[in-house]
Amino acid sequence: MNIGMVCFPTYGGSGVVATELGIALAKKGHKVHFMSYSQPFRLNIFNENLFYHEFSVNDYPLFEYQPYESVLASKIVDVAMYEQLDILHVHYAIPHASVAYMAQQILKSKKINLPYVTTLHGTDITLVGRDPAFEPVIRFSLNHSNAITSVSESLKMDTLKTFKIDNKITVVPNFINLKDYEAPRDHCIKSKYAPNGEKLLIHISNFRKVKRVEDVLLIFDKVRKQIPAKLILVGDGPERPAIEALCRQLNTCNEIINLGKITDPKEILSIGDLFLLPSETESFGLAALEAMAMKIPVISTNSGGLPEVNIHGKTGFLSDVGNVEEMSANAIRLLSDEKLLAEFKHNAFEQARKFDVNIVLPQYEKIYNQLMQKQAQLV
Ligand code: GMT
Repeated sequence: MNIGMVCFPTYGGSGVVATELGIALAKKGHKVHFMSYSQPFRLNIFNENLFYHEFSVNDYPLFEYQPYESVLASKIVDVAMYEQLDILHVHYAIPHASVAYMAQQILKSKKINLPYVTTLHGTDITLVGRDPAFEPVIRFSLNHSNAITSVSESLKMDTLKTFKIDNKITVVPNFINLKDYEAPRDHCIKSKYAPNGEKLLIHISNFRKVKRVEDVLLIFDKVRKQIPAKLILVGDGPERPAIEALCRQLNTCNEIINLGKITDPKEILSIGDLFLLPSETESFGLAALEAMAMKIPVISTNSGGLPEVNIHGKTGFLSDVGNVEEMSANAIRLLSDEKLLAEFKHNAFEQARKFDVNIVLPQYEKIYNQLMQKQAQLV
């Protein structure tokens, strides 16, 4: 199959899923054409079936807002025509679903049919998508998508509640390639971050408000008062100044290691003891799944799709949003009981197995195949 893949290239789960999906499809022999305004941050491997088509949106004094949608739609039309795309897969509904619809209509005028799949990732529905300013466009472009997937049952329900969608939504969860997590790691790096055998707590995100990174710091502060521990923060984003101010106030800056936007967090996850994800809302929580694949239990909130990933009392613990007391108590309970910690580590890995690429990839391929069969019937 010849598949066009559209995603945001920035540090975030939807770009990671799109990229890992493209890589996995390419390894299976499909040709995958990424289209973006800059290289998706995890698209850093060579494969003869992977292609990247960059476009740039020119600045012009007349534009207060650059016409990203028009340039992307033109790029899709161009790639679809000259690379003979069979399927277009767009990640993140805003604005990619409506761009896909526009490209599809332009191609139709040239007697080319290009079905598109829209994958809903979370904030495109739960946060940004809630803005009434987007409603008619989102609803229309979802209802005209040839297929819609959502990364969790919870997100599917949220979408159906927020928008009047007549279209079927298929849940295809986030995934990891377990094989990549099995490679031998250099555990010596643990002693660099935790020279006195401290426990290592890890948080990975794009430091947006929705991630409640301040709760990560508050939990860590309570934990370290009971158990020698360090906190590793991976990522960066708008909340960084607030987090720096809070660590100064709590006097914990020296115990916190900021690693910034690491492209591939596996190395650092391999030395972690506990993962913290106290998000306000999280449609799935790919970062938690990546931690679990590295045998790290998760302390998270119970919002959105997190209960579909992190199993309370088994792979970690779930609490209400903002319940820092309970999340800290659960973290301390786990970190102070080696037997319990080992059990949870094992359970976390077993749970991660259910989301291996070999299980999830065929679900996307099935959707693509169904769309291609439908197209064939139309001809
Ligand atoms: O929240 C992020 O880290 C970025 C965001 C995105 O769209 O790039 O992530 C969303 O999509 C991920 C992949 O499907 C999900 O695992 C995340 O849970 C989801 N984030 C939220 O819902 C807040």
